[in-house]
Amino acid sequence: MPVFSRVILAVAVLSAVPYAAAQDAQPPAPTAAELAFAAEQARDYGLDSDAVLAILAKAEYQQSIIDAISRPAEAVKPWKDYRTIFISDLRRDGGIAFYRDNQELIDAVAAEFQVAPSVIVAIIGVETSYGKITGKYRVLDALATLAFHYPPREKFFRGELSQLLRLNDGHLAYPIEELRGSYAGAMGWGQFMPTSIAKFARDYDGDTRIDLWNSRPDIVASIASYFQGHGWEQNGPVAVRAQRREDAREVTPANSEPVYPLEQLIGWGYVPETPFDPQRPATLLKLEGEEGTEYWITFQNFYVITRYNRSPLYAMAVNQLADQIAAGIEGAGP
Ligand SMILES: [Ca+2]
Repeated sequence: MPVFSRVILAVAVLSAVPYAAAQDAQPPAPTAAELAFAAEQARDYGLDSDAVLAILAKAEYQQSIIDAISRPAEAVKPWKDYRTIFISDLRRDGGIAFYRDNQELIDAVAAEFQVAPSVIVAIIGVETSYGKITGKYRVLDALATLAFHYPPREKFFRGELSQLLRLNDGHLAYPIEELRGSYAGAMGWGQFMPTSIAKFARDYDGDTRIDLWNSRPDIVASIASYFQGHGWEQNGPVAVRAQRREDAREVTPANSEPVYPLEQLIGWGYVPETPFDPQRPATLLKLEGEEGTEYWITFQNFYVITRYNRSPLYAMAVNQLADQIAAGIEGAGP
């Protein structure tokens, strides 16, 4: 912190900005919200409330995190524009290379967790460009800033902060104050939040520590575990293009949950380009493509991808990138 800011900092401390950074200053007294949070962690999870406060005192408020999360949402891009962000020759080739470099691992994990290898690879590609962009914010700063200074989502982020503290039991490869991630606290090559780490992350290289930054076995197995845990159907379809009959009725599902038997969608006028079991649960998705409206019938596995990120555009990007990677691997022969 530049020297000229010391005076401003002193004033800021007096006006109760909670996370001061001056190295020679005492940490500021905890706020009422922090005291209440620490007491809750003690009551609900048996943590030492003084230890919780000591960790919170290391967190620094980051205005850039508040700015990032409160940026007005961009208008949702149409699929034809969204697609070009994630589907490119570079990302496809990066995925094929990543798969080839780690083929034995990825195939073993895919078989054990019963998840498509190309989808595991595509997630890593879409989330972090195969580990190139995993986030520069200190996770402790991100979660504390959002937990105590962003009322619209404080409940969610206090839950994630609480879970982060409870990961601090020796099973993570790094001390929590050293973890880096996105402005929202998502970590590693698969961008896991603390609650996802707690539920799904795996130590797959057997060193007893979970390392979602530098252990490819841990990274790949954790993503596969996430998909398995959300109900991935191995070898099941993800999505298929549909033709809309002239007399089709309007169908506007609220989300990607496959709540209609396929035959019902066909009865309403949406016919898949390749046949599937008419009883298979499905739903309908409309996308604005390069050549006008595209109709897609999506299945359980598409819904599972939306458990990673609820946008159907995200799920379609992962699906199409996975298909391209799979085709590239198969096309090149063994
Ligand atoms: Ca490990």
